Amino acid sequence: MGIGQFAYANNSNRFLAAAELTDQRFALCGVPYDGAVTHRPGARFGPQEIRRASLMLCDGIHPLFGVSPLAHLGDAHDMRLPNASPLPQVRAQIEAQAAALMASHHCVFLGGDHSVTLPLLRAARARYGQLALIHFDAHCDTWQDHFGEPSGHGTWTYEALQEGLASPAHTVQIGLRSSGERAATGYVRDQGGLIFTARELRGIDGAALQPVIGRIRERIGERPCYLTLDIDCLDPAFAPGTGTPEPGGLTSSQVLTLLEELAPLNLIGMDCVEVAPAYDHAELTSLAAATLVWTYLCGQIAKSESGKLDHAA
Ligand SMILES: [Mn+2]
Repeated sequence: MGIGQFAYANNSNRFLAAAELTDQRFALCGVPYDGAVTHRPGARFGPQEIRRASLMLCDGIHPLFGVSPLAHLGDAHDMRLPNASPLPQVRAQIEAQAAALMASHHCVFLGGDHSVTLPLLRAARARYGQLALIHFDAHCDTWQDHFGEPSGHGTWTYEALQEGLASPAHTVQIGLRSSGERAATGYVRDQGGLIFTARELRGIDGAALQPVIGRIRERIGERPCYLTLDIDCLDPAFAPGTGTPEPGGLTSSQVLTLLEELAPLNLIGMDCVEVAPAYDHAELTSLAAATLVWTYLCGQIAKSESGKLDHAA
């Protein structure tokens, strides 16, 4: 299949209008797959909409980190993926393509539904060893099946811990609030990890988030850490365009503060998933996703340029 020849592998626009990927340190790649959702589909169209929204950010310097990602970032376009093949086959393709990118780049992936994170973690585990994991989400994603299906977009965290991809004690979930049985919603805490529910974070922002940030930094330490951000961690007021929205979520300000302050960690890659443009309004969700990804990239680039982050405590 050639470039731009299929609707959900839109390969003509690029994140921040960055150059195509060659030997840049940072790579961005779309994973346009949404065959494992339990509710509204559409996240396969996330990558192209996040890229489109990112164009508003393409011409300037980040207000905190003082850098632009443009000279350091290449866009690897979207993975070519089937959308209706058995999930293990799709995941094998994602893992192989991700491993090839991770071999020479610090990678950011745009989903796609959250089932894509499992093969991304498999590729990252093979390269970096067992990972610490920061997981922003309204949902625990530690269910053990989906209505009779063994794996989907809400089981990958359970599977990742079972497989030893991430260390349970170094797994941190932020923003959880959906309904679910206690065995699932408390699973990570039961395994020794940290959970900060949306309820626990209500009304806590800015400097008041420092105790939370301190606990996360202390827990993760210097371990190689993968960050996965389900856009539904945000309240639907900030991100309505997603498959399984859950009212009562985090604000853009809270998530930006957390991303800024966690930038000093030994982050080895991230994904932003579950942007489903068909349910969006005024590009709120795709613009939020683009801004969060841009913030991550600027934090990592500022760190690589200076060896440290000035704002870091
Ligand atoms: Mn979710």
